[in-house]
Amino acid sequence: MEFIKYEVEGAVGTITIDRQKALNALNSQVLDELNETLDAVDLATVRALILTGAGEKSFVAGADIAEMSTLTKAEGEAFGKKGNDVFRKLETFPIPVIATINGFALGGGCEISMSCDIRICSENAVFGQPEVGLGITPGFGGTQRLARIVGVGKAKEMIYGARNIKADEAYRIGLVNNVYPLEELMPAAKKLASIIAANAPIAVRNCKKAINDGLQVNMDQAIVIEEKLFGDCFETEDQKAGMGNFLEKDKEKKLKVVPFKNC
Ligand code: DAK
Repeated sequence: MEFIKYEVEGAVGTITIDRQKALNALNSQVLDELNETLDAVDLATVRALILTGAGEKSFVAGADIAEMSTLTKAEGEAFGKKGNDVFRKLETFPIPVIATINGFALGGGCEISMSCDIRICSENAVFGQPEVGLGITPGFGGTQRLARIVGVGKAKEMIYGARNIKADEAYRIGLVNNVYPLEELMPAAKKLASIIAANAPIAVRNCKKAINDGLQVNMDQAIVIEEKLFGDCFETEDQKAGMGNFLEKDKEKKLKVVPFKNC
């Protein structure tokens, strides 16, 4: 891999997009490598992922404008599909993914962060969908995911106006869950990932699926999705151990990581 670094510490995997000469912009190779990296994550041991950018200036400064500038219509469509496929893989990845945004998150950078479950950022982060200034629409799901996360009016204001926002505004409108000084960002991401990884893994996975799938349908159908995923937790080692520890009032055991089985 030239542009993607992948490290595992305990049950937490960290994927770093490392193409600093272009502020970690997403070209076809980055997208291919990210796709391969996700396919290689060992889901038997890794329970949460962190996605970040290399360096102290940029998370991802967008899709690669130099590569896109010469695309034909057909090539543009193929590039859009490549990105959409990998972003969707992230969004539906069985375990939670925390976007850890350490600087510019513009265009495809903002979009990839919105494909993750949770976004946290550093104080120097900048978010935006500048595509209309480049003569295109957002192409990696920005028109869809931004409106769902921050609301239609705010999304339209940002997208139509190609208006970038800073970390404090991103926090205020709910685009990120928290803002940290840059040096505290990665420790905060690791802490959050470890908290998630310490909980029953089947339940965490099923919660992700229930929230994501439920948001696509009406409430009657959503409740049925939840019922099914709730039911799927029963008879698992996680459920037996988790409830057994509570009933035994064994505080020590309650804090232990439940073994990962039946997935
Ligand atoms: N692509 C390629 N190179 C980039 C880049 C990008 N998005 N962003 C930065 N770079 C490169 C710069 O060209 C420069 O390279 P050298 O000149 O050193 O070779 C290097 O990174 C450092 O950038 P700057 O010198 O510009 O650094 P500054 O600190 O002055 O400015 C900046 C930082 C982030 C404000 C600025 O670089 C900037 O405005 N970058 C572009 C941001 C942007 O517009 N991003 C959105 C890209 S559009 C679709 C699929 C996908 C998309 C659309 C359609 N379909 C096919 C359906 C997605 C579109 C986008 O993401």
